[in-house]
Amino acid sequence: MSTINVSPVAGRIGAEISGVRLGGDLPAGVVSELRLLLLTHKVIFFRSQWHLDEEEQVAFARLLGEPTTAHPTVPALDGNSHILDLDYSAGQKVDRWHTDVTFVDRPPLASVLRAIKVPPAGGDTIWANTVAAYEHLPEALRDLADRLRAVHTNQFDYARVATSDDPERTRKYAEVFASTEYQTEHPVVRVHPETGERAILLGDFAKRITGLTAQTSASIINLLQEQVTQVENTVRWRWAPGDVAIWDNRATQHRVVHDFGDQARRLHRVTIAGDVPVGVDDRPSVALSGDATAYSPVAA
Ligand SMILES: O=C(O)CCC(=O)C(=O)O
Ligand SMILES: [Fe+2]
Repeated sequence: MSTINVSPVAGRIGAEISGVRLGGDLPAGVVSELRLLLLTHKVIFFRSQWHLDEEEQVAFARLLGEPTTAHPTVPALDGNSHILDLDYSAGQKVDRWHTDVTFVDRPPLASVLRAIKVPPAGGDTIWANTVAAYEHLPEALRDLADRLRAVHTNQFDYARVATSDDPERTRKYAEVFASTEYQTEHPVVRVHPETGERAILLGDFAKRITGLTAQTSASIINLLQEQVTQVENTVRWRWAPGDVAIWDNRATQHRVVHDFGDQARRLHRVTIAGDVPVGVDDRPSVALSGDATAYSPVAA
């Protein structure tokens, strides 16, 4: 018996869940129900989880898997090694479509993101369903994508940094972000370890398709990214403080909408350790540089 209510938000991705008070003490039955909803809807939203603090957010996240450290290179919030502090006044500007931390060989399984301070309007987050994106590709393009592999890296490009509103602050953040170089070759299509679905694995950290010239790589990455971010594959969430979003990082990309100028916007993220992706040919991802073992165990 369950009092959980599920309201899909968009046609292909996202559901708002009500009737659950998130925390470390949720009964196992509720946790399995939430896991299933996450696999089905790819991102699930909870309103008004005011009672959560950092410790309780981590305690809840633990029910979904092993938390990683905050980030491979970005320091954690003071006092809690699992919390990534997304404070946009600190020069953070992640306004590009991405799957989290794909520059390592074990990108996160999921993230639990909690809104602390958000502008009265603006600063929404958009998620895209990378399984739906794959499934809606014409067969010839699915076949092509199935056979490709791409190199992902955390090394930033100066052109992008230079166009931000506060280049100096953003440059400092980017320097920390890229302080240890990580590079991984992933399949462009990964087979989801729990659902068996095929999902496009690209996003902003994907720099190059293996075996192709830079120009051909860029064209193919753009073509597939356009498919991923087609509005039909997306859901947009208008945050209020106390909201929590959980996404399946193996089946989504996301990005913030940076339309709030220098208004305060702050969220705390806890990340759950993921497995090493495999392609449709069963070949796993391969780390080319950087050792991610201190950041994340490999999920069983
Ligand atoms: O601030 C946001 O809305 C999303 C930031 C982000 O990319 C993340 O939490 O992984
Ligand atoms: Fe992200």
